[in-house]
Amino acid sequence: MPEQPRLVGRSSSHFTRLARLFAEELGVAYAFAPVHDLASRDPADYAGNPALKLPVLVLPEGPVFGAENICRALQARASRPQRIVWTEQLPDLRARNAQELVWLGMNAQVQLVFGMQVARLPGENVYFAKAADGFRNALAWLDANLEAVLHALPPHDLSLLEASLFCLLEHMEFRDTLPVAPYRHLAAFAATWRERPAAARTAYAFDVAAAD
Ligand SMILES: N[C@@H](CCC(=O)N[C@@H](CS)C(=O)NCC(=O)O)C(=O)O
Repeated sequence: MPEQPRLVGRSSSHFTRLARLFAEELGVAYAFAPVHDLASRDPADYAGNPALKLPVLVLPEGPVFGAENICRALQARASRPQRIVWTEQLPDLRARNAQELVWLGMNAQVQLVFGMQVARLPGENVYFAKAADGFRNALAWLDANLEAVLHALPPHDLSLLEASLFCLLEHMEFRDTLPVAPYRHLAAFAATWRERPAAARTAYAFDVAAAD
C-alpha cells in the first residue's frame, strides 16, 4: 500500500481548497495537516517550503510547493481520471487573461486578509487601497467576460480556471473582504459550482488546534 500524500495547509485557505477540490474530484486520498500559526517564520511549519507559504503536498519523492503544482501532482495519482483543462489548454487570450486575473484576485485576498485581518494594519493605507481597487476592477472584468470564456472552453470535467475562480469567490464571502453579489455572473457561477459534491466536502472552516 503506497504511503498516502500529506497535504499541509489550512481549511480556511483558498489555495489549499483548490488542491483539496482537485483531490476530491480525482479521487485521491490524502492526510490533512493544518498549519495553525500563519505568523510562523519557520519553514518546518510549512513542510519545508522556504517561501513560508501553503499549501504543500508531501509525497514520498519530496514536497510539492504551490496549489497548481499540487493539482498537477494529484492528476498523476488520480483513481478517477478526469478531462482537465490546464492553463496551456485555454483556447484564447481572453481565457488566459481570465486565469491571470483569478490568480491576481487570490493573491489580493492573501494581501488583504493577512495584512488587515491577521497583521491588523490600517486598511486605508495605499498598499491595501490600491490592491482592493485592482481587485474590484479585475472582478468587474471577469464578470463581463465569464460567459464568453466558459463558452469557449474545450469539453472537460474540470478546469483549473473554474476551480480557482470558485475558491476565490467563496473565500471573499468567507473572509468578508469584498461582496460577490454585485458581480451577477460570478455569483451565479459560484452558486452552480457550490452544488458539486467536491465543493461541499471542502467547505471553508477554521482549523481548531488539538487540546493536547
Ligand atoms: N502561489 C502560492 C500562493 C500560496 C499562498 O499565498 N498561500 C497563503 C494562504 S492561502 C499563505 O501561505 N499565506 C501566508 C503568507 O502569505 O504569509 C500557491 O499557489 O499556493
